[in-house]
Amino acid sequence: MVFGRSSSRRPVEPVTLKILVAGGFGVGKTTLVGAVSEIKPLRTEETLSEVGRPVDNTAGVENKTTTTVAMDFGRITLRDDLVLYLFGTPGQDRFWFLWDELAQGALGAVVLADTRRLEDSFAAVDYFERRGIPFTVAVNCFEGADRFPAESVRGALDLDSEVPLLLCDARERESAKMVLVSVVEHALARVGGQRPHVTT
Ligand SMILES: Nc1nc2c(ncn2[C@@H]2O[C@H](COP(=O)(O)OP(=O)(O)OP(=O)(O)O)[C@@H](O)[C@H]2O)c(=O)[nH]1
Ligand SMILES: [Mg+2]
Repeated sequence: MVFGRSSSRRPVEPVTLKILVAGGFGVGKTTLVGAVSEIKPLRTEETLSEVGRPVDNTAGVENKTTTTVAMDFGRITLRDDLVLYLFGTPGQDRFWFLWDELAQGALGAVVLADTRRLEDSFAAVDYFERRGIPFTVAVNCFEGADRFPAESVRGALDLDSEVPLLLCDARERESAKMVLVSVVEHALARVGGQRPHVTT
């Protein structure tokens, strides 16, 4: 009698990749991780205080009552053999010291942007450019925010032509998933020399 399963039937261990979800304060990082994660996302939210009002610029996201103080964590299976671990960064400048820790081992990153406060994304774009970490820019289209053509946003952020730029709704799972697929394809192309197709 033969016990155990033949090796040909053994399920393939998925490749796991680490992706950062970054960007300025209140652009929707925690929202995006929560929208796509298939596990209950780990969050480290603290209430925005009156004392912080002068430094916490909530213009455009006036209903925002909390902010990430360490990180968000989530997971999404893009394909049976491809799992992403998502790490959302804190958005406020005073937590920048955490970014180096979070960025270790990351394959790539999403830089979320809000066209009402595009300048808040400059630091994240700079951060990944300097470290050579591939990234996709995703404009989170808040209602009431002016819509600009992708090329104008690309110009304003002074992005290289190879950096993917998408419009998204961070609250929508499919939209957020497309952003993640873009990061993975872009990052793997940088590693492998050609653009792979990550079908889901
Ligand atoms: N209308 C609209 N609201 C959004 C969208 N994405 C996020 N929000 C709201 O905007 C606010 C900011 O979202 P968060 O996900 O907390 O932003 P964050 O980037 O994680 O913020 P920090 O961690 O504080 O930097 C929340 O009140 C969300 O409900 C969006 O696409 N459209
Ligand atoms: Mg957050």
